[in-house]
Amino acid sequence: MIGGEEHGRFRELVDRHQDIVVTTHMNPDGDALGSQLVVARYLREQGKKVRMVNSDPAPETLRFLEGAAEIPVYDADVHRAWLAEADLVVLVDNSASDRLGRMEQPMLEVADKVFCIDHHPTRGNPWKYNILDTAACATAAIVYELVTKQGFVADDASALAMYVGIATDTGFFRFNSTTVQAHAIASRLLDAGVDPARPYQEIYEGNSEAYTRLLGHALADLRLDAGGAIASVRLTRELQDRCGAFDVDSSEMTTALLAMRSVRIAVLFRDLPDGKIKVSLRSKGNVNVHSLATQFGGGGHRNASGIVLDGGMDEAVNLVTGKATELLAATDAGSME
Ligand SMILES: [Mn+2]
Repeated sequence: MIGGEEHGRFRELVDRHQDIVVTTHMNPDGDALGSQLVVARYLREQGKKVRMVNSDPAPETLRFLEGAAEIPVYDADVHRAWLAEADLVVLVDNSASDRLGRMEQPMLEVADKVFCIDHHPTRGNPWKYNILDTAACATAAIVYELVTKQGFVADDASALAMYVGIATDTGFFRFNSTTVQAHAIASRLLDAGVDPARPYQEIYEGNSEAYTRLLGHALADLRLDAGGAIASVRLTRELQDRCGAFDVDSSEMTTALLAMRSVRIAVLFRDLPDGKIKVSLRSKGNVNVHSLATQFGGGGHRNASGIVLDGGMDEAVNLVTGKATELLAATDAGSME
């Protein structure tokens, strides 16, 4: 939980700066965009000059958030100057420079004026100012605490944006990250007028035919390891082509794997257009896939992490399922002590 020190730092940084850029991580999710939009709105209300720019566009499913579709995608010719001119750059929902995509280098160049607000575990980061709370269910919850303390009264769009941040990062209030804080803030946002059915519908009930066929083929080719405790599926380039599904968001497909009683780790392997392989890891209970992800330079949280690997699909599957099997053995050995 953040306290007086963090609130003071936030107030002081806002007071001291006028030209502010607000950004977040690559492939922005609900918490990233929700937090970013609210910070930007709050700062504008404070009379600041505020500009937003991201390394990737908002996904289709999150464009219902007011302002999300209009956030420009980083173009060095235009936006390097924004970063240079700004006297403060606020980075939300991320502290890892390698999660900034094409903005990594330009952000590192201005690290001495970056103000990071995040809830991910960090291994030390290069930013000058930080408000980090790994106990927070979402960055949007930290943002809620910060701006509310300063007297900000959320309008409809801001309340919805913070609700979406908290709801998506907690898997709509079912992951381990679903804390008292998550429900407490959500209840205040419902009081402020948020309709909880709408974001779920916008985000999870808008699948295309291509997505559904891709999921079906992937599930039909399910692989189980460790006596059924590890379930994995592969979205090969060939399968994505066959289903006409190259830019669908596959991040929720692991839900179907975790729904199996025996499964404790779910893994999704996906061929990316650049030839790399994206590996999404999800787990139940005390199985810490974050520790597995960090072995391969990835990151995330205890029950949800990701990696990007070079090399072939079969090699990636064998490598990651092998390490996942070791992780389960270590987890069970640890819990028996
Ligand atoms: Mn988050």
